[in-house]
Amino acid sequence: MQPRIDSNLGIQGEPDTWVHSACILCSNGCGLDIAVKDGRIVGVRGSAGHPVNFGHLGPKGEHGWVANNSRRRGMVPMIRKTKDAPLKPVSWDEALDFFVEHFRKAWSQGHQNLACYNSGQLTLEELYTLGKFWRGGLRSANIDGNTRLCTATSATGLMANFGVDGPVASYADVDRADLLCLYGHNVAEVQTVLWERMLAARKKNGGRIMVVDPRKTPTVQQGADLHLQIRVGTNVALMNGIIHLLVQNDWVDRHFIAQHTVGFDQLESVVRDYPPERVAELCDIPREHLETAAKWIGTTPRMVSTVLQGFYQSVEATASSSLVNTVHLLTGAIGRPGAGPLLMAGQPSAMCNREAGAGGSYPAYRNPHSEVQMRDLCAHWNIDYASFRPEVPRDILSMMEGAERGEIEFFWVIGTNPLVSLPDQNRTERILRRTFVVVQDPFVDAETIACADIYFPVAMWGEKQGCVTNADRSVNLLLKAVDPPGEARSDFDIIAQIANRLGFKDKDGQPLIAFTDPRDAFEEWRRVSKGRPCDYSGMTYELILEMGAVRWPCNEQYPRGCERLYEDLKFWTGIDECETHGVDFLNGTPTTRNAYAHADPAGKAFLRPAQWRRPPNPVSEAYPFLLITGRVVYHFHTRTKTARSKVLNAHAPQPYVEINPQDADRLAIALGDLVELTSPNGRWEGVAMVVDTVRPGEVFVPFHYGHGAQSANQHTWYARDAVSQQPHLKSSPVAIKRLSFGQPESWLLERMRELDGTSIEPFAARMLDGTVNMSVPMSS
Ligand SMILES: Nc1nc2c(c(=O)[nH]1)N[C@H]1C(S)=C(S)[C@@H](COP(=O)(O)OP(=O)(O)OC[C@H]3O[C@@H](n4cnc5c(=O)[nH]c(N)nc54)[C@H](O)[C@@H]3O)O[C@H]1N2
Ligand SMILES: Nc1nc2c(c(=O)[nH]1)N[C@H]1C(S)=C(S)[C@@H](COP(=O)(O)OP(=O)(O)OC[C@H]3O[C@@H](n4cnc5c(=O)[nH]c(N)nc54)[C@H](O)[C@@H]3O)O[C@H]1N2
Ligand code: SF4
Ligand SMILES: [Mo]
Repeated sequence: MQPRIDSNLGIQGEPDTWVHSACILCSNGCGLDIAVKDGRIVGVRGSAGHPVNFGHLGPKGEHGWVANNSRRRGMVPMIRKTKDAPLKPVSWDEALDFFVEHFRKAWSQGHQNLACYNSGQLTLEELYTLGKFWRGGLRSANIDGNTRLCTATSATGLMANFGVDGPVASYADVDRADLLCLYGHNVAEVQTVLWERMLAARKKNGGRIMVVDPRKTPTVQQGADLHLQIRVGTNVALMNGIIHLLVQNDWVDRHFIAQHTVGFDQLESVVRDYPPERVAELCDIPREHLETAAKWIGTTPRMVSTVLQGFYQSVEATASSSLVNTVHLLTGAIGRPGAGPLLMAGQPSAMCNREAGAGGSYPAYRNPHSEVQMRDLCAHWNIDYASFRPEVPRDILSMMEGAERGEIEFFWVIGTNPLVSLPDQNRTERILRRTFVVVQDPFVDAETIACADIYFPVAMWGEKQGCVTNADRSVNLLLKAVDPPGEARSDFDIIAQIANRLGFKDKDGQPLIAFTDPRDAFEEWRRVSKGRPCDYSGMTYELILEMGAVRWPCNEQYPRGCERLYEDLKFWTGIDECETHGVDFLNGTPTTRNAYAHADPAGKAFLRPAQWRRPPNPVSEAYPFLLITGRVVYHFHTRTKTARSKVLNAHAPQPYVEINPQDADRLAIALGDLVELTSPNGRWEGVAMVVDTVRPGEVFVPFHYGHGAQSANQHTWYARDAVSQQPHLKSSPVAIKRLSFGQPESWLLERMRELDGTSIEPFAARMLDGTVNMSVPMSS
């Protein structure tokens, strides 16, 4: 990808200063500088020397910064004295006292009575501090991140094969690959700059791109050489079908398998049941597409695979994602330039949440079931192992179910908007309304604040300092460009202050959280992560500033970071190295330490078989369509940032549903009509887009839009993958009908043209340097 400096400045002339930072509106981690004038953020420009984006920015990267200057920024803390009282402004002291009083009251019933739900959008330093507070101070496992909805499966999928979390390949491998396989990843809309990099690589290498997605997405339209347009919920069947053909045609590396893996025989016996005719029927794709896919995969040594929500947000998430790693292990396409699986992250610091241990993991990928590792962690924290009692982390949905049963009274929500983003919105709202809720957010209009008893105004991106790790392990440093508005404080300060008000101490009676500055937390993290896979011991803020971003591990062996993992083909599967002892995909039971000791592969990777199973909540006569939810290029999540940009919002101002022309004809629904989706859980309304991007019987709604009848999460369920506990957000049964006739507005027509491939304006306009394939790909 050629360097190019994209910029967007809201002022005439030069700013006062440019401050080093990175975009945090997805996991790509594009380097940029923030323009500051008169103490305000006035624009951004891409960093040409940055190893991730070479100065390129996408639409959110260019326009997202306007959110900082919104009039809806929170300036002062607020509390609600009783459930039916309004939120009232108070001083920080009063708000923190109120917090501590309610925290202690709930705590007096046991630590399981409190829960923390945080985010893949905080900094590494904040997440590390929060994890230490909750696990080391409160000694509780009731802590999770919205990473659970996002990339929990990336972690469990990687652990299933390699023993620990940690994306294997990197963008440097994308540049060298001859085959890019995108599994449930609509990269053209969700990481536009990575898409540019992929297209540039395809052009340079004369390579190919294969996409597995039930929708004909812009990724398919703009760049797929092969589109496997499978039926929603058939990922495991497809992967087994591919592996069946790899084995049958001997497109596997038997020497590699024998030297570096365990489990081949069992895998082979399971995939025997997935001959191409059966798989073509289950997935509803032409058999030739499946055979072409297997042939390309089996005969292209330099292959990189990316995996995202089309695989992760389903009940078969871990199995299907792990099978992608398995394909790489079978063909030996791992640990060398241009080859490897890249189980993607989504949020800007989902990776940090997993690394630092503020969600479903312990710090630096430590295993709570390994006494050696837990003793080591206690030594770092200077706390007593005997009283530490590491517990298995609880996921957000089981905590919500706990709160529903009255077992959790206190919920601290930091940097996430669960009222909009959790499944089954009506159920979620009922639970949050009956619970004591603290919301820590930069904006006073984030929907979840409607359920809050305490609101803390916080500093956001550009107003604080800290690191974020992107999807390929590149660590960025975000510097503070301006002061936060009003009395807003950083999450870091709030977490550290509360820890000290609660009086958490180490075993020598010193404050457990003694940090006063994010850099203190970073320095401690360097020590805590040393020797683990995500080793930061050789990384400094200065090195990051010098290099733009540094990929972990960064230590004596890799003083300037590491391009790809497992070049030595030694995996972290030894019994006291691994992050988990694993779960059997076939029956869902966790492996005990004793059973693991028996089968310890001591450095070899696992090949784990999985059977395809019919998804839960299938369609019925009353609810005959499957609803797919996901993203559009212009908005980030619940729109608390992107809706404030006039430019971005103008392209996608309202919710809409994609419906196939065959279904629309049958139901007499036309483009622009107002339609209703109903399900056992709720009701949605929005305009219809009649377009063949979706298969007959499936509909698609973006999940970005708010609370109530706009929200796709009116219809989703608390169903989840048994291993990663990631919710099944990609298929829910619904009924659809027209409410009234309508005319399409111009944004809807423009969006439709983007989707049906007749226009790629405006978001991909810059890719038109011959790299975009505008011809229609092979597609079922
Ligand atoms: N513009 C924008 N970019 C973003 C974000 C955003 O909100 N907006 N969010 C960021 C975050 S946090 C994340 S996690 C990523 C998510 O990035 P993606 O995972 O790429 O985005 P989604 O639209 O959620 O889902 C991807 C695709 O999965 C497909 N899919 C649905 N069901 C199935 C299935 O059964 N099998 C297969 N193979 N595919 C299926 C959908 O049709 C969809 O096109 O994006 C990041 N980037
Ligand atoms: N149906 C359906 N639901 C989904 C998905 C889907 O595809 N379909 N995708 C899921 C995925 S992958 C994700 S990642 C989630 C995202 O869901 P959320 O995490 O709920 O989405 P955001 O809108 O990013 O919420 C972040 C909140 O943090 C606030 N914030 C921003 N910066 C800061 C900060 O520095 N500090 C603090 N304290 N707060 C800050 C924002 O204003 C916002 O309110 O949604 C999930 N939900
Ligand atoms: S690709 Fe992601 S990180 Fe890069 S500019 Fe776009 S939103 Fe920001
Ligand atoms: Mo995500």
